[in-house]
Amino acid sequence: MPTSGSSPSDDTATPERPDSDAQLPHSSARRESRSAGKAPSINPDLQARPRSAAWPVDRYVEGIRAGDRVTLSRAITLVESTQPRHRTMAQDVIGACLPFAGDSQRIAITGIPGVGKSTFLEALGTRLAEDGRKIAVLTVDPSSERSKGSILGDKTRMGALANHPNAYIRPSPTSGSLGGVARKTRETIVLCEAAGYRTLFVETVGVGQSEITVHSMVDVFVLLALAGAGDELQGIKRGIMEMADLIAITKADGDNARAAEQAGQAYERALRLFPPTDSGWEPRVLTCSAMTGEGIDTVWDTIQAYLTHIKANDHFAEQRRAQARYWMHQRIEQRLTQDFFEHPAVQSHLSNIEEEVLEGTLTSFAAAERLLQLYLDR
Ligand SMILES: Nc1nc2c(ncn2[C@@H]2O[C@H](COP(=O)(O)OP(=O)(O)O)[C@@H](O)[C@H]2O)c(=O)[nH]1
Ligand SMILES: [Mg+2]
Repeated sequence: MPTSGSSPSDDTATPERPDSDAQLPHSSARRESRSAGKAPSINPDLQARPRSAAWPVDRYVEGIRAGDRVTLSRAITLVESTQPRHRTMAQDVIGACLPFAGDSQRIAITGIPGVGKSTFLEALGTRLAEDGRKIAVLTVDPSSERSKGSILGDKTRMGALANHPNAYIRPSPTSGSLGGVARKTRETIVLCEAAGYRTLFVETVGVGQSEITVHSMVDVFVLLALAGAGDELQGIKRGIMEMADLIAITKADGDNARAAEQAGQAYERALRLFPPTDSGWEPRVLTCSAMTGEGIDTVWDTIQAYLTHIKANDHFAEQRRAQARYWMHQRIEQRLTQDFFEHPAVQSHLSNIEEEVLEGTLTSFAAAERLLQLYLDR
């Protein structure tokens, strides 16, 4: 059976296979973590690296608890690291932060690229930060980091917020699948909460799988949408609409204001066809403009009304419990998969067996069984 991942916080502990990073299929791990520091970033302190010097777990936890942003950034980088010894440490840091997390509002802001998520968060976030709320914005969108242009775009879009002492903005890591990024985001939420950021926004692209993952880490799911020419509902998957507690038609300004109203009505009609929600809440459709600021307060008030509603009927707590169970299962699957692919016998036979499958001399089922047997016979 796989060895336990929660071995002591000792940073110098030898990983089971010290050079597993140098072998397939995880050979890219080191390269990725090395280049991560050069990524364009919103927070200047994002350059903080966990590998420059190993810190004891306590040092991370104390810094985070004290609200030190550099330590928080460093701990998040640790969580995002793919190196085995970092993974173990990260789990210890998260575990130590957990008792100080949880008393929070976790809000997903989703929608297609360009819908105006970052601009909306700049407008709303700045108001909240001005009111004295400590807010964090985490993005789940590795694609936005692939081109420098778009992350620089985000930087200008959230410029005021990024410079506000009450706000912390953390873009996605540069590598990893959308699902992988989203998983780390969940752990990042815990760290931010322990650092005193009690209003968490997760900005995520509306493309499918990441939404489902993000939905399982937030209390409120807000979908931003646009008035489109003709088919307003185009491009938004039914499943994503179904998850929304609130739909806000953005860019309701200037010539677009009327079209936004009409789009809102179309969304309302579409929502009526959906079955009632588990929370007993009727999803609302609003219009707003991040540019003029109109409607932004109403969106916030509606988010708060929803939270009041689900706290009153216990859906809030129930949902968080269900999420905790979901993430336990996720973690088990993730650990087992990782352990399987890092196993020396699996590593040495994987490509040959894959070859046989490609050539058609072995069925996928038989191939999988053979590899699993190698793993289980260790
Ligand atoms: N007119 C108008 N333009 C907006 C509004 N919100 C965002 N935009 C513009 O829409 C583009 C995409 O916005 P962005 O926030 O980066 O979208 P994201 O990809 O969803 O984060 C930018 O050029 C923004 O200036 C709005 O409320 N009104
Ligand atoms: Mg954005």
